[in-house]
Amino acid sequence: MPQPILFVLNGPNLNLLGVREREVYGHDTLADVEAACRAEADAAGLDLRFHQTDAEHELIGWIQEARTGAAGIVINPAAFSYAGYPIYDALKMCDCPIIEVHISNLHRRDEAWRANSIMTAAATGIISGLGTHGYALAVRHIARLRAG
Ligand code: CA2
Repeated sequence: MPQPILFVLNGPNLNLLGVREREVYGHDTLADVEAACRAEADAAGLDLRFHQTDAEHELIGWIQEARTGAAGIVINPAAFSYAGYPIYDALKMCDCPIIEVHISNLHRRDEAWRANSIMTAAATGIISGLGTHGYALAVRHIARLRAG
């Protein structure tokens, strides 16, 4: 039997994790995040698809792949969080749980606009401010939903 698919999706500039602005986003790289998510997914018998892109249409393509029958979506939309209405619409079409993850606490950032993610209204839940650990926690939560 094929394993249920879990998507972990990352928006623009997150390829620079661990390289730039470490005081805000920490020292882990995106490869470290993928390894942590894969460990959780493997333990739960989920087939992990981990992606990053700077292109909105590519993110939408992966969300549409997840639209029916996926185990879940963990998404850090990064700056698409504030104006990515096509991504919001794509998320709304999905029948799986969606966890929005932000590495930083959006409500403690100097720029007040960072707290106004339009994606949150399409998400099942949100993790913000737990550093890169938030991703693995989100994967674990989706695994737990499946376990019942
Ligand atoms: O805290 C988060 O995870 C963010 O989604 C990161 C986004 C930012 O636009 C959100 O407000 C909060 C992306 C930040 C810029 O990209 C960088 C990624 C890694 C290192 C430096 C910058």
